[in-house]
Amino acid sequence: MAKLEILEFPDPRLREVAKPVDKMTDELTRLVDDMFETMYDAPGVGLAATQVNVHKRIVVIDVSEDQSEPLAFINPEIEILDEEIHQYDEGCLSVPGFYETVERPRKVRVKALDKHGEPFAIEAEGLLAVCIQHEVDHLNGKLFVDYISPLKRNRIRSKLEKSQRKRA
Ligand code: QAP
Ligand code: CO
Repeated sequence: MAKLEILEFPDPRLREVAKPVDKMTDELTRLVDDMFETMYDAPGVGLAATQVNVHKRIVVIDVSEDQSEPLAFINPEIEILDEEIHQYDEGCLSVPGFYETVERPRKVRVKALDKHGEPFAIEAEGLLAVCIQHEVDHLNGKLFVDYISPLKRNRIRSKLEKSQRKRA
């Protein structure tokens, strides 16, 4: 397994729209495993392939306390089950060190293929529902900072650009 490099805001590659996976291959199964390793190492609760510069519709999530509930979603499709909106303080491995409140539908159904290419569906509320919506946004080139004010977003951009310049 391998740890992958995570793109950081405002990298324009985070704005690419990911393409559907047409067939699970050994290579893509390996990518899923590497994405779990990268997420657990961070540590994080969710990671989209877009964040590791692979523009395919693949997401990994584990919102358990002890890394015991890995969920891989290939070609995920979200259906909103409840118009009620909840707020959550979101972060992102591509926006390290920053957290902002985002509003999203509280309950969703997700249909996807698992890591072996078998279809499954789950209903999600709470952190899992937030996380799935956040990760599917990544596949569409969208980031949680797109939901906050331009002033806050520009401040975050400046700070991250500065720390990226220091590291380069
Ligand atoms: C998305 O985000 C998410 O700033 C996953 O310095 C976030 O795993 C869904 C992380 C919140 C629901 C609620 C962020 C790690 C991890 C950081 C993450 C950081 C180190 C973020
Ligand atoms: Co994210």
